[in-house]
Amino acid sequence: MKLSAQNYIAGGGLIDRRSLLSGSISFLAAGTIARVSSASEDSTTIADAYPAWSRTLGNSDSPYGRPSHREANVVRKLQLPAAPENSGSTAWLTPIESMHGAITPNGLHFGSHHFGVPDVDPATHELMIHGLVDKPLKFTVEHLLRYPMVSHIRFLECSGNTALNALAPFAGGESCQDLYGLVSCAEWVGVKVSDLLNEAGLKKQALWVIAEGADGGSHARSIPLSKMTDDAIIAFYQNGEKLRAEQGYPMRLLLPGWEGNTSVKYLHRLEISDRPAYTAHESGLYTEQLASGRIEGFSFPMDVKSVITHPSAGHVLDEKGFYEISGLAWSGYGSISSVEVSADEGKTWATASLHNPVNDKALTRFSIPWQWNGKSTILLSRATDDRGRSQPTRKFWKQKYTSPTFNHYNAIQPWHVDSSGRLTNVFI
Ligand SMILES: Nc1nc2c(c(=O)[nH]1)N[C@H]1C(S)=C(S)[C@@H](COP(=O)(O)O)O[C@H]1N2
Ligand SMILES: [Mo]
Repeated sequence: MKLSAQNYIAGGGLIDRRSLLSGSISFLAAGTIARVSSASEDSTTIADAYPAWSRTLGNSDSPYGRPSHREANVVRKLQLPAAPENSGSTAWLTPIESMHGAITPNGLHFGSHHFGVPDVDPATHELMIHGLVDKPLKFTVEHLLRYPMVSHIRFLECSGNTALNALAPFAGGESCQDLYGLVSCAEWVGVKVSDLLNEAGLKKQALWVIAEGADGGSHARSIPLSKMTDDAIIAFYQNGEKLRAEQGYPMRLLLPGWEGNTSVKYLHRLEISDRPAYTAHESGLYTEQLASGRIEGFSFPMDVKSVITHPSAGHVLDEKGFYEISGLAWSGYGSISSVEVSADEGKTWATASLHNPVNDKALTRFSIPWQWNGKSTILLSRATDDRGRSQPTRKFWKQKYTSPTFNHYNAIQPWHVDSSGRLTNVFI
C-alpha cells in the first residue's frame, strides 16, 4: 500500500481512515486476477478446476443450526475446572479474539457457575416477591411471560475478568481469551422489575432487595432498591431465543452495567428489605481491599474498559503491511464516547472509529487502520465513556488496591508485537 506522510495520524503507522476512502489504495494487492479463462477453453479442465463442493449436492441442514465445522476451534475455554479447591465453581471464557461485531453468540457466552448448571423445569419454577411489600406475590413462568417486555443490548462482565493482570507478578503466555473472556454482550428481553415491585407495593422502609437463585447453593445478592426500580429486568430471552440453561433458564435478573454476580440466574426469590443480607461472598469474594486499608464492598458498576482483540495476544502477524486494529470497549456507567489507540508504546495516540450501534452499557466495537513496519512495538487502547471516565494505567490501578485484590481490573492493556509478528501480554 502506498501511503504518504499525511496519511498517518499518529506514530507507529496509524492511518487516517479518510485516506483509505479515496479509492486509489489497494490494501494488500494479494490475489489479483491476472487472466479470466474464457468459456471456449477445454471444458473438462474448467470442470476439474471447480472444488468438490461446487460439483455435487451439498449436505442436509439440521433442525437447530450449528457453526461451520471448519470453525470448530472457536470455542469457550474452561478457566476454572470443577475442583474441590474451587468449591464447585466453574468458569468458561468467551473467545473474544475470534469474534467480530459486538454481540456474543449464545453458545459462546461466558459462563460463571458457582453450583453447576441446574436443570430447572419452567412448568414448576416460580418467582416469589415478599418482605417489605403490601402484597406478597408468586408468579409462574407462564404468567410472567404475559407481562410487557422490554429489550436491551447489554454487556455482562464478571467482576473477576482480567484478574490475571491484577494478580500475576509477570505477564507472559496468556491469550486475549484467558485475560478478557469473562465478558459477553447480548440482546436481553424480559420484564421490568419495577413493574412487578409496583404491583407488590413497596413499604416505606424498603431499601434493599435480596435476589436469590434456585441453584443448589442458592446464589444470592443484596441489591439497592434504586437499581431495581431503575433499569433492572428479569430476562427470559437472549439474542432472540430462550435463555440457555448456562445463562439462567428460565429466568435471570439482569442488572445492566453491574458486576456479573448481581445478575442472579435461575431467579426464584426477591425479598424486599431495609438492609443488605450479607449473603455468601458479599463480605469476601465480591469486595476489594484498598491501599488505604479500607474494604470496598457493594462495588457494583463495572468501570470503563477496552481491549484490542485484533490483533491480540496469541495472534501472529504474517508479514509487515496493512492490518485493521479492532477491539471492544464498554462501561457500566453509560456509553462509550471515544477510544484512542497507540501503536508506538503510548508516545502518540489517535482516535479510533466507533462502529454502530453505540449502546448504553454494551460492548462497542472500535477500529483503526494500521500499517505495521515489521518492527517490535506495543499496541494500546484507552476508552472514555459519556461520564468522562477513562482507563487508568496498570501502575495506577495497582496503587489504588492492595494485593490480592483482583476484582474490577480495568487498566489499559498493552500488547507487545515482536519483530516476528508474535503478540504477547506485557506489563509496562
Ligand atoms: N444463580 C446463580 N446466579 C449467578 C451465578 C451463579 O453461580 N448462580 N454466577 C454469577 C456470576 S459470578 C456471574 S459473573 C454471572 C455470569 O453469568 P453467565 O454465566 O450467564 O455468563 O452470573 C451470576 N449469577
Ligand atoms: Mo462473576
